[in-house]
Parts: sequence; C-alpha cells; structure tokens
Amino acid sequence: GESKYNYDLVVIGGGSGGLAAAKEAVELGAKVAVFDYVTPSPQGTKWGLGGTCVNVGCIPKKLMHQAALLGEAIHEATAFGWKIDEPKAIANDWATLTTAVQNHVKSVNWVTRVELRNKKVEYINANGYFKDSHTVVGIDKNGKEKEVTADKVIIAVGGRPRYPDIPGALEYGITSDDIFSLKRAPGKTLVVGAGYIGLECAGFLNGLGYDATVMVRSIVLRGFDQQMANLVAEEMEQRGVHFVHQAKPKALEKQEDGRLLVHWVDKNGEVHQDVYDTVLFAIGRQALTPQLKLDNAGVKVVPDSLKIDATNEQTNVDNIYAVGDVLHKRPELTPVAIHAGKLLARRLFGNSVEKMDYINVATTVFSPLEYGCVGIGEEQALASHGEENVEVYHAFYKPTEFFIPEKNMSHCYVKVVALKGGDQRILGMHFIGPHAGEVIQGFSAAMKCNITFPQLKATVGIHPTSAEEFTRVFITKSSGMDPTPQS
Ligand code: FAD
Ligand code: NA7
Repeated sequence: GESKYNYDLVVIGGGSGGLAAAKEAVELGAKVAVFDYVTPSPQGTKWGLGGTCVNVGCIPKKLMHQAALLGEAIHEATAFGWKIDEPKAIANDWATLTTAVQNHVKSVNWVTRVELRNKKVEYINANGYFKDSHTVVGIDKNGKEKEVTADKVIIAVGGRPRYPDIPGALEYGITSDDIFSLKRAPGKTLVVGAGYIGLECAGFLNGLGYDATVMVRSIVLRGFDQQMANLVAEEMEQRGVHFVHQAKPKALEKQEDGRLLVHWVDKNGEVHQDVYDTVLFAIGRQALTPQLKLDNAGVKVVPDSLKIDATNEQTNVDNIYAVGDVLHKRPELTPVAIHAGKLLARRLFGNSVEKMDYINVATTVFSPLEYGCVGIGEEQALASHGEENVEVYHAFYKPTEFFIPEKNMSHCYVKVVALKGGDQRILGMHFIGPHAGEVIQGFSAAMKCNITFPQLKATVGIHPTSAEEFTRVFITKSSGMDPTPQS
C-alpha cells in the first residue's frame, strides 16, 4: 500500500555496512535512500562514496602493504637468480605509488556509484542528522538542506581517527585519513599508537624505505594474543622499525625548515625531543554519532565510547537500527559491517529471522610479517576456561621459500588454543607468517563448524605451504618441549 513516508528505508552513511544494507533492501523491494558525506580531515583530505574501507582503510592499506612486500621480493629475487643491475639503487617513488593507489580507489568509487544507480538506491551526498525518529535532514557541501522521511532508518556512520589533545596535533599531525594520498613523500615518520592501524602503517612505511618509529603508550596490539603481538613487534624491530615504549607525545612544533619537532614524555616523566618529517596519529577511532542529533530521535549512545549499543542491530528506538563500526563492542571490520547490514535488511524486508553472529570472526594484521587469527587468544582462554582446562599447541616453522634468500624465520609461528577435556574443541587459531589472511580464512570456516583438535590433526596438509603447519602442530606448551624446528 501507499506509505506515509518518502522511503521505506533511509541509511545514514554510505560505507561498508550502510551500502550492504541498502543494496539488499532494494533487492527485497524496498524504496531506499543513502546519505553519504565526508567531512574533510583537519589536513583537508576528502574522498568519494564508499566509506572508510574503500577510501582510507582496508583497500589503500593493503595496496601499500603489497608495495612494501614487492620491495622485499625484489631483493629476494637476486638469490633466486634474477639479475638486477643495482639492487641497492632500488627505491620506491611515493608519487607513482599514491597515484596508482588513488586511481584504484577512484575506480571503486565510480563502480559503487554506478551500482547504486542501477539498483535504484537513491544516493544523497549530504551530511545527515535526525529531525525526529522518521525524519532525516541532509546538509550538502553548499549548506543546502534536504529533508526526507522514512519508515525505518539505519545508522551506519562509522568513525574517524582520534587526535590527542596536545598542542600542534591537529595542525601538524596526519592520520590514516591522509597518509594514502599524502602529496609529499612521508620521510622520517613517527607513528603514535600501537594498535593494528599504527603497526600496519609503520610496517609499510619502513618497507617502502622510510624511517619509521612507533610510539607505544602501554602495550602493542591491545586486544590480541600478547605472545603473538610481541612476535609481530619483534619482527618489525628486526626489519628496522624503531619502537619507543611507555611514551606519549606532549607537543608538536613546526621548525623553520618545515620539519616537526616532537616533544615526548617517557615513563619516568622525562621530556625528550626528536625531529620528524611526518607525525601520524593512530590512537583509535571516534564514532561519528555526535553530529547526528540523536536526541531528536531519542537514540541513546554509550557515554564513554559514544557508540550505539544495539542488540541484533536494533537501537532503543523501534524503527532505528545501526550497523558497522558505530556499534558498541563489536569488531570494527568491513566484512562484519557488510554481513550485519545484509542480514538486517533481510530481517526488515525479507521475512528472515537470521541474526548476525559476531563470535569467532577472523582477522589479520597486515604487518610486514602478517598475523592472522580466529577465536580467542591464550590469555583469554586461560581466563575464561581455567588453566587446567586449556591446552596450547605451538610451533615455530620454516617456510620453504625463506631458505634461499635467507629470510628471517624466527617469528614464523603457529598456535592452537584448545580445550583439554571433552572433544578438545578449538578456541583459537593464531598464525604469523606469509599470507596470514589467506591462511586463516579457511580455518575460520572450520571454527564456524566447531572444529576439534583431533579433527585438525586428521586434516591432511598441503605441501609445501605454511598453512599446513596447523595440521602438523603437536607440541603442547605444558610439556615444556622446545617448539623450534629440530631440522
Ligand atoms: P564506514 O566505512 O566508515 O562508512 C561510514 C560512512 O558514513 C563514511 O563514508 C562517512 O563519511 C559517512 N558518514 C558519517 N557520518 C555521516 C552523516 N552524518 N551523514 C552522511 N554520511 C555520514 N577492516 C577490515 O576488515 N580489514 C582491513 O584490512 C581493514 N583495514 C583498515 C585500515 C585502516 C587504516 C582503517 C581506518 C580501517 C580499516 N578497517 C579494516 C576497518 C574498516 O574500514 C571498517 O570496519 C569499515 O569501513 C566500517 O564500515 P562502516 O559501514 O561501519 O563505516
Ligand atoms: P586501537 O586498536 O584502539 O589502538 C589505539 C592505539 O593507540 C593503542 O595502542 C593505544 O594505546 C594508543 N593510544 C590511545 N590513545 C593514545 C594517546 N592519547 N596517546 C598515545 N597513544 C594512544 O586503534 P586503531 O586505530 O589501531 O584501530 C582502530 C579500531 O579498529 C580499533 O578500535 C579496533 O577495534 C579496530 P593503549 O593500548 O590504549 O595504551
């Protein structure tokens, strides 16, 4: 019948989660509009349709990681007989790299736009906010307002990088929003923050030939298995990334020569100075809820995180939903946002009852030597199940392709955390090595099927691969046996 609203669904935020929900909803016959708007970064960087992942996240990050891996491969190639005239003169050209990366990003923006047009999702390039629970107003770049009404609204606004509250941070610092399109080569770079984004950025910058330092406030990769986290950091350090531990920046100043003078405080409260060409903050992300005028719709946020606590993606307001990074205590990952968005649209418009399962989502840190994992870490397993009920299997291993170029293998490591009793169900799988994302993806399907340790042992490996190490692992930590390869 005739709806009293302009749309069946309005989505605020055209990123991974919002677009997935919008596209699924139109497939199911709904009339849908998507608001997407990018507020420029403090450095003035802006981008097109598609959200964080496509423009300033997963995609450009993976491309720069690949560029760094290729640099590594060029040097290995000589050991395999490739003749390279002057291996020492090999250098990456930042302008060529960023142009190639940005061209790819723009082509994805374009494809996304065409897809929305073909599917008849209305795209409104305006910054949306709530007037009431069924009315969303968008302000476009010229300040013009557009008001629409909708039966249902999905909030999918994601987040943006945070800045520390110190002098000079906003004026002189950059974030992941700026690095992938930076007009000049980054030069000597200080990365503040040791989450996965900080480590990945420092890793590819070092791999591209830039001096990179990570300033760690407390621990590396909070939230991840700490043994794995420390192996990742150790490998980075051996590749030339500098780490300053237990330290915080205090102020940034621009010198006359244009370089940045960073004042920082060590664990004893002593202040030091260092000069960098670039300071990149990767200290976490801020949900974009404050500008939504959520009070007008009655939607509540969690006071500290400013995120939305939404069981089954349903907010505290009947017709308003939320997906993606804006959700409180949910993994901030693109496939999570997409899957939740799709399932939500099917429940709203397709009579589905299938709910999003946020448990055991696999992820990979694209550090120079990658780290992939699914399930829980060792600390968490011991804490939730008790030391006496957990068995940890582990092994260092040697990838076949590492021998000839004499690559460092000392951090190639696999770990399987399992229950000791009963069916020995696996609780977590952890892998450091080449192509970790590719390795862990299949095992995450096995985890989804509740794989047990005997079933993993009954799996025949693929030789010679690094992934097969998971099928060979037999040394328990409790046995005290040496997990380093004996051959
Ligand atoms: P977003 O993709 O952030 O989309 C939200 C959109 O809404 C944006 O376009 C925003 O501008 C817009 N918006 C916000 N407010 C409004 C408003 N009021 N009106 C209109 N539009 C608005 N994830 C992975 O899975 N793998 C990775 O390798 C990975 N790497 C990453 C690397 C970096 C450097 C970063 C920053 C993130 C990375 N992520 C990765 C995380 C991933 O990008 C996010 O989890 C994902 O983009 C979240 O999707 P979303 O739909 O919640 O929000
Ligand atoms: P994370 O994973 O939240 O990591 C932020 C890092 O920055 C972490 O190492 C923090 O150290 C550090 N941090 C936070 N605030 C400061 C200040 N003020 N000064 C110095 N260092 C600081 O963020 P990412 O950007 O890597 O990832 C974004 C999200 O994607 C993340 O929330 C994940 O869930 C997925 P700490 O450990 O707190 O001492």
